[in-house]
Amino acid sequence: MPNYKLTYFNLRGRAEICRYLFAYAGIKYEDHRLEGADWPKIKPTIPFGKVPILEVDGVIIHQSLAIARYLARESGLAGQTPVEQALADAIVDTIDDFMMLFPWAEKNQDVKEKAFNDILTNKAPELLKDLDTFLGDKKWFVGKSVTWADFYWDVCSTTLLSYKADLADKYPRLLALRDRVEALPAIAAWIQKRPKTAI
Ligand code: GSH
Repeated sequence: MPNYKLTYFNLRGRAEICRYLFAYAGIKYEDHRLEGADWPKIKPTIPFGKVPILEVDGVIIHQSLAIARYLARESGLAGQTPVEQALADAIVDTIDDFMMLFPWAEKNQDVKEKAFNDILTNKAPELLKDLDTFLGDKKWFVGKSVTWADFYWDVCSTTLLSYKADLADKYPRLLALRDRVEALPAIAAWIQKRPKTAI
């Protein structure tokens, strides 16, 4: 088993999908959480200057979704066939496109709050409707077993619901999918023990 070190801030953020995958696969790793104050010193030492990064026996992989896709493949959660893999990727990218609409780093709190409210009120319904249609009455987004797309929905919707608790009330099937992911024993244990952070 390679030696894994995941570096990010003390947030769920863009590293949490990787932490879910490590937890589910039962793979040991170092969950290295940077102090914000140390970041300016560390940033220039990191290829491409952004986190998360994953070190695999010293080889540095950047981009959260590249890291997560690698971990999903390693743990059998990428999809069972090439088509399932493409569909799981597509769901992840669809959710990620939406998450990237938010001005996460905006310093002006009024501007930030307005933008968040606008996206959650006016843009989220379309995404949720499409995800609900795609899921239909299936147990998981893709194929017959859980994939990293289901994990990504849980991770991202946890953050979205923290901003707007009734966001998905019209979509009980999407909420039930969250419940199924969070009931997986390894995921339930991770959620229980992870550091509690706002996002
Ligand atoms: N698309 C990249 C990914 O998914 O890994 C985005 C990485 C990114 O923007 N990371 C932020 C960061 O490193 C934290 S979420 N911010 C500090 C900086 O840019 O100096």
